[in-house]
Amino acid sequence: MIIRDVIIRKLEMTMKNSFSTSFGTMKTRQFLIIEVVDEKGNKGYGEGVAFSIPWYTEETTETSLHMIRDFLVPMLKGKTIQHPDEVNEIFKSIRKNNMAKAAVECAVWDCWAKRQGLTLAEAIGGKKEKIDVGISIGLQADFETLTERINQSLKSGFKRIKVKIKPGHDIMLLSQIRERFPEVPLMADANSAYTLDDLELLKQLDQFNLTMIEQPLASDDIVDHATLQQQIQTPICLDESILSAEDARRAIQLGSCRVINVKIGRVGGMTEAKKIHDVCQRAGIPVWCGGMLEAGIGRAHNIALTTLPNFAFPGDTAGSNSYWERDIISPEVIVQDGTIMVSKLNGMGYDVDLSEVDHHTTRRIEIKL
Ligand code: OSB
Ligand code: MG
Repeated sequence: MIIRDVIIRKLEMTMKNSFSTSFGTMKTRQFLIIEVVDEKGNKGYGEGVAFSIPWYTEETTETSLHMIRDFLVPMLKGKTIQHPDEVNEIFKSIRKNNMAKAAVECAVWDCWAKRQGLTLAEAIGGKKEKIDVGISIGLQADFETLTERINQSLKSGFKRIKVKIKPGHDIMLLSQIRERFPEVPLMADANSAYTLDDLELLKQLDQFNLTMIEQPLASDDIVDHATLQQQIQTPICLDESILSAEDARRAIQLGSCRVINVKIGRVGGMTEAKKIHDVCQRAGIPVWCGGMLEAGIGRAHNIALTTLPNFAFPGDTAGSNSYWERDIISPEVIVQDGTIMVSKLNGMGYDVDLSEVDHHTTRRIEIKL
């Protein structure tokens, strides 16, 4: 397969609800759509999931666009790709910029799977026909609103509830949730809001029977997390700290976590996500698929990834209608009874609604290779 044409689109979409974490609040979502066309005219799509502000990782929509246009796409010129795993190798001389790499790599995966007549799930070796999903609920203005959101989510059938916590909105909040919802599968995500100075507070998490606590400490740490894991019963799940399969291996070896959240963008693509899955599987560490408030294309790739066997907890891949008035794929991603049926169509399994894409496009760059 030779990639002949790449179209980079920058989109801006308004979310149905603003989403708040310990690092900030998002209402409009900027992201990239990468379209690749091979020498036979097959098309593939990938989503660039960096935010417009560098508060989750150091990448932004604009740094991704720069990396993709000026470095990554030119590296594909003249390359014959036998298998999408090779893209990771082709990009190896560029450090980090994982979300930029993943956007291009996922487009190549989609294109290749279509060319081979495979679903993306089949192409990566996934076997599940349906996947379980939970929902991530952002910080809310007050407890009443949060209760309302949890109730709605449970009524929709989501398999577990994840809430965001931050200093000042933690122990009391969780204790109120537990009082109201004693049995619900519940976890909390701190997005790096604490340090070991908060050890006594973090120990109190054990009383809430959380499935796990996600990324309590610094985004680049695995040492303090290991110290913390020794002091608490609640399993630690790492998100921001794991950027590669090597990171996963080191964190497991140190005892920094008992679960890993895999995000395709954060780790630089589908191939690296698969590698993390495999490293964790061998070590007996379950993984689950995180989310980046994706539009339909990113969501489709997440669904395919989740079909791998060691994705053992429900992911954050809620349906299109949890985020958007109207998504950019057809059909939209539908969650029923907390599960998503994996599409049987080739590639990522959803059509891109190009008129809807055009409607949200603020920039379009075409590169002929
Ligand atoms: O840490 O998992 C996170 C959203 C934005 C940035 C980071 C995170 C999240 C979520 C929501 O938790 C996941 C989703 O619904 O896509
Ligand atoms: Mg997280």
